Amino acid sequence: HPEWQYLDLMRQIWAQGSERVDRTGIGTRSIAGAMLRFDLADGSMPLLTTKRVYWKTATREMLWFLTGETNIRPLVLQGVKIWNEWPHAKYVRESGDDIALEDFVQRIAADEDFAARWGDLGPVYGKQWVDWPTYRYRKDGLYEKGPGINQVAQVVESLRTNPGSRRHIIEGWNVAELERMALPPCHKTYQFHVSGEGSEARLNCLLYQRSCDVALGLPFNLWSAALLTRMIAQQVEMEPGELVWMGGDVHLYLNHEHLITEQLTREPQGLPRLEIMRRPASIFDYRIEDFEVRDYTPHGPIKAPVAV
Ligand code: UFP
Repeated sequence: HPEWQYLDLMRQIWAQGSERVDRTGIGTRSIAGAMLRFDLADGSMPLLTTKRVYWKTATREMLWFLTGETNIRPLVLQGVKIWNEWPHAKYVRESGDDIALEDFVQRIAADEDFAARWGDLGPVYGKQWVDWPTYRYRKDGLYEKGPGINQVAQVVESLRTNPGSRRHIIEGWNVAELERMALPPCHKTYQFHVSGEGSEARLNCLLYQRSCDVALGLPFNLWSAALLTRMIAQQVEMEPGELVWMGGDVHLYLNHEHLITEQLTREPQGLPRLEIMRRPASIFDYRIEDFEVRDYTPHGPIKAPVAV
């Protein structure tokens, strides 16, 4: 079962990772570098079964990335909570108002002006993916803003017109803008690779993730990368191939011990599949209703706090 790769990685880091204090102060056990491979043929998805993964939440996040949006409000209005901690922490820090997370989120939903002021994450994934900023120099030596670059649209186009290219890349790591991001991108580089030709063409995806919270982040990141691959494959009329995931600093947080020990007692069960119900006109026209997961009978969820 492909999920053993994940469980083996988790077990290895917990047993052998080097322990240290990290940015969040919680502490991690960490290893340098890891690789996982998943075959996406026949609808197969790297959706963990040893705990319930909320794939619809991750899917809503992916659709939000593709809109280029960086404000949490559209997610909040859909009940997606995954990005709330960051703007909340910033608001408490900068305003001095010690508002509870739930009340802050409530206010983001209710008050559009408040959301515009405090709900933005800075130029994170969505902005870089579909509107990477450019500058052009003027004759007088000053420079002005140029048109943004839509990397996603360009990759879809280059896969259609030049599938053998080795330059199908979507990059999130905009060095000049890192400081303004709530969180510098973790899943930072996506590269697409086409194996086979014509009707035999298969779309592979390689993801480089610089920093990986194996317990809470990775289950989402694997699903999302596979989802993006499936959507792009559908758009360029190729079969999905493999997802190759590569991690940089691959770690487990010390306060996730209960999750880790519980999950490592469990065994993978069943092979979930993703069905895409419709072929939208473009990569930017997918809706949450377009996705259905079959044969997903996971073990129960395991809750743990996210490190901010
Ligand atoms: N993290 C992930 N996946 C994500 C995401 C965050 O694993 O998609 F947004 C984790 C990795 C790390 C923390 O534990 O969030 C980011 O902290 P840092 O920027 O210090 O690496």
